[in-house]
Amino acid sequence: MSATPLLNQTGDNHAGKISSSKPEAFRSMLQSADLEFIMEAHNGLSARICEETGFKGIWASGLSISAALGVRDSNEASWTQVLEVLEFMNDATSIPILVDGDTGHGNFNNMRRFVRKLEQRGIAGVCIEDKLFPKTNSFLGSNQPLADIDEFCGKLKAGKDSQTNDDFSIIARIEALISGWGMDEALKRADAYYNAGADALLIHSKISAPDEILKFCKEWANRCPVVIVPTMYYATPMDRFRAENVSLVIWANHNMRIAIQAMRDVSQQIFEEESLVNVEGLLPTVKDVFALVGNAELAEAENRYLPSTSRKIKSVVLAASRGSAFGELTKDKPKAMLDVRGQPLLRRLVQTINETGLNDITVIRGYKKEAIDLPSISYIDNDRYAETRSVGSLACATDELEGECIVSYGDILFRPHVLNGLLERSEDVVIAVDAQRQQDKDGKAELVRCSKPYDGDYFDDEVVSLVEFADASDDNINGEFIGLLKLSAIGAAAMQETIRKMQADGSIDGALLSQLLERMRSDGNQIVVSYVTGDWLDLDTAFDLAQARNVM
Ligand code: SPV
Ligand code: MG
Repeated sequence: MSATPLLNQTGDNHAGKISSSKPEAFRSMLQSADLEFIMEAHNGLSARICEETGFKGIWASGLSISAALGVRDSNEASWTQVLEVLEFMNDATSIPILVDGDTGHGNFNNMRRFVRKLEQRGIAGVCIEDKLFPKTNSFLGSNQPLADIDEFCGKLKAGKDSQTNDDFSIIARIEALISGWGMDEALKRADAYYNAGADALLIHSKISAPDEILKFCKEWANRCPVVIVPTMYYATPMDRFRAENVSLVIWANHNMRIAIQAMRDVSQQIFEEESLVNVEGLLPTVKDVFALVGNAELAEAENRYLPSTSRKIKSVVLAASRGSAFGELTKDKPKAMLDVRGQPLLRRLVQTINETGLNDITVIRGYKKEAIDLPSISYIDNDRYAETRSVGSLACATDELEGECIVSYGDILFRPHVLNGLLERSEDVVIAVDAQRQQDKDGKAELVRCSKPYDGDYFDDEVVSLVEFADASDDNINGEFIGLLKLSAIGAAAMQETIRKMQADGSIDGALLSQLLERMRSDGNQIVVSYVTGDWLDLDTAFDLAQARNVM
């Protein structure tokens, strides 16, 4: 399948560049020494399929467009309704369209306006037939009346005089053979129409043998390009027409006819079986449909033109550990999935992250990973969760640490302003530190000593940095790292580098975030502190869980 973009969806069809090349492309098909082929289409989708197949041009069939609209091929659809369809067809494709103009929708004056409107829609050419308005399809009945030769010549001249692009083609369709008026009449009309300025002649026949077409071609002797429609004499090998210098073959109605069959078949089967089970596999996928109508181009344009509604910041959430302290509660699920007031903890955490406008979230799963099944999240599995602590899990997502990121433990909950406070910071590595927690109640706190204690001063803009992760016995503790941090692109790269170093020296598996950050700090990275005062929870024990159940 070709992946030709929907060129005209960019609006170029009205800008002139592409539309002027379509008439040119069609004119050179008409004039080329090779026998060329164009395929019927009746709407944007079928036109797109013609192009995708490889056809160099499209026949906008009056019969097919009428049928697709559910009306008869008797000018029941108004010419402006047809024009609307043609616009969709032209917008959906980059190959030229030859329009079946029936009788020109009136007299010379209607023809002039029709030609101008077709050109404005980017159409490459039109074919008009020498019959009377309202037209009757050529395959209906016999001895249909024909237009007066002079009147029809005037219509052709009027069309040629009103086109603005020299390459726009007007083809005169001779109905003398199909209407039983005979070869002499056909040749007389051919001569008259050619002299009136027709760019090519379409000679039509409804007998199953090619004889009258071949005879016409011989007599006409290629004085101008000849177009044929072998709907009835389809068994004739194309080389017979090549030998007579036929210029263009129109496959006139076959996409419309097969669409009828395909729609009947699938409707019937679904009707009878009251099920899609046996049809689904037969159908193009919805993905195919999206591809066919150019969704990829739209996605690209959205990136270019729409203001970004979500920040392109990745979030990595570490949720691989069981949380053995919860005992039976974590027998079937990791602690991240423990229920906190009717919702799993992790869902609450993800919601908070989403609320701050971040939606690219990767969760590292490990213990009972199948129990973590929240939607719209990417997952990375740490199958060695039993031997690793949080940085061992984070190492599974090293490649995710790219561009701006946040990293969070999976067993904490915080109010959105805590994360927003981090997101506002531009430094490379910023950690959230709770100034109100300066003691290690359960032996798990990651306590810090900072360049400055929290003072709550609104006007104090001084950047506070981590001096070191400290021991509970340290006298100068300024707070507890809450397990949430933000990285700039540079910070993320530095963290990647440190993770790789720790992998190399074997210290990665047993490390907590505090040890990773401490290593980064000792390697010369500044770790900036963003103070918070409460508004968060860590769920390390059943006691914490009970507390969370009370406050949420
Ligand atoms: C059409 O496709 O509408 C035509 C070609 O006019 S034919 O039906 O063969 O007359
Ligand atoms: Mg027609």
